Amino acid sequence: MRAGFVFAAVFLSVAAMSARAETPAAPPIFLVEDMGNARDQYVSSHLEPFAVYSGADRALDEDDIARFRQVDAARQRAVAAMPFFTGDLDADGRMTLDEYKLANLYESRDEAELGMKARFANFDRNGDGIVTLDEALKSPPLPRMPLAYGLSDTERVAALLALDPNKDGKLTEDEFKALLLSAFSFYDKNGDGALSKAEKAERAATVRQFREEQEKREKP
Ligand SMILES: [Ca+2]
Ligand SMILES: [Ca+2]
Ligand SMILES: [Ca+2]
Ligand SMILES: [Ca+2]
Repeated sequence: MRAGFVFAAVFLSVAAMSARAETPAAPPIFLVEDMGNARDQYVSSHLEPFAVYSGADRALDEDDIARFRQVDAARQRAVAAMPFFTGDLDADGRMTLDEYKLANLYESRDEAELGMKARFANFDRNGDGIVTLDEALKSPPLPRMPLAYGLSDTERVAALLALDPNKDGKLTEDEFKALLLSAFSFYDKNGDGALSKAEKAERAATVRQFREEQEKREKP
């Protein structure tokens, strides 16, 4: 009886030691950014938006992502329509080059460098000197800021679902919380729930390395 107990205790502590000795996989970069220094704050700052985008059942699935994509697509249409609505000064449903120039007099220098005429021509798909809403919506998007960590909001949420540990098509709040805790503990080596200076430095180095690799990929 006692021998059995000792054996079980030794077995359990060996199992625990080997689990600790195992090198945990580095968490995906989008869980490392904005990690801050405090575990509780890190977890709650991710769980709050999760409660919104995972829907009433508090579990993320493909339906939630489809809804997310729909919202994203609508926002992109709104962005594409924006130059038309801000440029059609007399609101007659037709934007001329003169209207466009006037509407964009005060824009930033960066945008001005792209060339007002060239940009107008980009909107004027049939080249008749008039831009309609339909043409604005069909125009190739203007260059925009590169995405942080190369992922749009929708892609981030989709990437989260891909992390589902039991692969049942749903990432529950508990599963997500466990992912967050393991991401934090990857850097919190002494497990005190806070990142020390050295632990912070390791996290910062990971982020820096990712950014450098990303820059290399973008500028070959
Ligand atoms: Ca007009
Ligand atoms: Ca036209
Ligand atoms: Ca799951
Ligand atoms: Ca720590």
